[in-house]
Amino acid sequence: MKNEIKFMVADITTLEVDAIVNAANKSLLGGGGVDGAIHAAAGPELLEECKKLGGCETGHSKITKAYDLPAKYVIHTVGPIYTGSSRDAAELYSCYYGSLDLAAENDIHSIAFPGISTGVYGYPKAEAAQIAVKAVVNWLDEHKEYGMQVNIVAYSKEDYKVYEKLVRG
Ligand code: AR6
Repeated sequence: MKNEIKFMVADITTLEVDAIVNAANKSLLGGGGVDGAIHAAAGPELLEECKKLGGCETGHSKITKAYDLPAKYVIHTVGPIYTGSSRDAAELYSCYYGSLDLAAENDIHSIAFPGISTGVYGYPKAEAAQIAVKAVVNWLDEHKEYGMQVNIVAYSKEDYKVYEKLVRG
């Protein structure tokens, strides 16, 4: 299997990949946005497993099973609440890079990311997209033989265009 990066418009809860990434908060106990959608589609067992994880720091990631979702695993990552400081970018980068590390540790070869921090957490979408792509491309470059299929998921056509502009220039 080759390394690959793809961009798409989709509801991440419908994707049949090894793992979908959740834009969670530090409690890992659910919330709104994509987090709410993932918990609703996975069913109550997901929350039960999350309760045992003891939360998660910003920029870090933890893995659970995916229960009623078509994916096999959910990787919960906590994006930064946007403040405009340089720390935001480092933390967002580490959400993507660290989720890919955790995926590889679990023999995951296909993964889908939402636009972490670009909803309630207020990260400007173009800046966030640039960091997301940089983190994924760097990880793939540093793990050339692994065979990871990365799907970057936009929730709207408009958000998809942000990635398109970034990649096509
Ligand atoms: N599929 C794909 N992308 C989605 C979906 C979906 N079903 N639903 C929303 N998005 P947000 P954050 C996109 O607010 O900014 C939660 O309450 C959405 O358009 O979900 O990291 C958590 O518990 C946006 O681009 O996450 C935290 O408290 C992106 O997902 C907090 O929100 C992220 O938006 C995290 O905030």
